[in-house]
Amino acid sequence: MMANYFADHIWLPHGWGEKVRVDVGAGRLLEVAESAEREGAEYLGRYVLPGMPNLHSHAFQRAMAGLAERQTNPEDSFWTWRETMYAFAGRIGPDELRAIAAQLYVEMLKAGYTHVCEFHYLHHQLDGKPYADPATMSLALIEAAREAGIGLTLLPVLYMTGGFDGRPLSERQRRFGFEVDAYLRLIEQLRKMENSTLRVGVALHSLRAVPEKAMRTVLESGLVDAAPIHIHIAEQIGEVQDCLALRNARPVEWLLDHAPVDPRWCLVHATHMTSVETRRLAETGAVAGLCPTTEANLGDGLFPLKTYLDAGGAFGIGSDSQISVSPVEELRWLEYGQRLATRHRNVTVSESSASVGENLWGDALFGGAQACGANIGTFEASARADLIVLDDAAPQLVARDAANALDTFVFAGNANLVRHVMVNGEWAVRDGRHRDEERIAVGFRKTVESLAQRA
Ligand code: NGQ
Ligand code: ZN
Repeated sequence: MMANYFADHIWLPHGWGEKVRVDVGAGRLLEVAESAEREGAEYLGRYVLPGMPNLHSHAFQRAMAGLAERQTNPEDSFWTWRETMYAFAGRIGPDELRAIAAQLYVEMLKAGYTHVCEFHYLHHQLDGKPYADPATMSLALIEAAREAGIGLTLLPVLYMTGGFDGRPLSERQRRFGFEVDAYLRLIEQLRKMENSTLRVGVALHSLRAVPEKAMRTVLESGLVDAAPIHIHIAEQIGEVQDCLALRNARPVEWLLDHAPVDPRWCLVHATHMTSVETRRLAETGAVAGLCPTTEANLGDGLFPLKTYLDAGGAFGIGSDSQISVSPVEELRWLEYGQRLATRHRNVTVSESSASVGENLWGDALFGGAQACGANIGTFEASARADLIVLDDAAPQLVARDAANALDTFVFAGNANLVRHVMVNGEWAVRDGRHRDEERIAVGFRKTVESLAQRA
């Protein structure tokens, strides 16, 4: 079965293409033709973009968004937020995880994300014992992504210690813990399920949580030869200080010196880097996984974007703690953080375009797709057919042309301008409505109500 679509403008690898016709079959783009005739193809609208990859998500945290915004102590910090988050995580079993994730993924799709990397560490039962099937919680996420119709890169997380000193996991961390052998078996089991909308990579929670020897075993296991490898790194100053004290190097510096960091890698946050680390990271071809709304919400700090981009670094965006679920808001805050810090305007530009919106969207597509390890984020033959159609009847867009459409989409307005969303050749969202949103919302509501009662 082949379907044919036509739009006035489609975002192609070189920028906007005009009068573009695309042929879609078996979930893929078969042909993309510019300056084409519409003929019998379905007309989509004025502006069509590749869907945005979301490179960092902890799905369960969506259900606690807004519950950690009251001061409990003048010293409130990332670490006190983490205690609140752990207490909440302790109430989530497989049914809860599936219902929360399905709702979250519907919201992601409606906002323009068409693929998500789940950095998943809620593996075991509360006492730390594996479920009868150790993949139970992973399967809940896979099922949620299938229900919602979003592409998924599942990144089961290796989590072993409670700090750089190798201390054991705290009681609340016990359900995250894995020995390396059991972890690798989980990866092998899940790999068998891979298909056009599911990839399985690996994740090391952080340098705090994975001893060097275990890191080596995973990297040498043969299970990551061509798969994405994600790690949280240098998000908080406390982590930099501990790393300096125990490993005599800063986190990014240490990783670059001790691991074969290359384009398979995604370094999530990488907030606190010297300019030398920043340039070295850029040169590896790895992706910096930036989560601006979470990083702002948790008081992490600002990523050194300008130095990184000047060195040719790749980045993508993630919704992380789900305090916001919107690629537009992530990109806007990425740029605004830089403007506020430098007191300049229009920071994220490049030789190919002076438009900040075009650079942000285009760069995050490229880096996001790389971090997902999937053939997405681009309108080229053989890529997965993932696209979003902007609502060109919206007031913000009526008087815009292609030269400023992405700037308007990213910066102007709070109403969602995403009208239709396709993943793998199928419509997940039409006219702003997800195909199964009512049923999924009912399941979510029941779940959060029962979680509130158990609080
Ligand atoms: C996480 N989240 O794994 O969910 C972390 C907090 C930690 C963010 N860093 C826990 N945003 O880093 O130990
Ligand atoms: Zn995270």
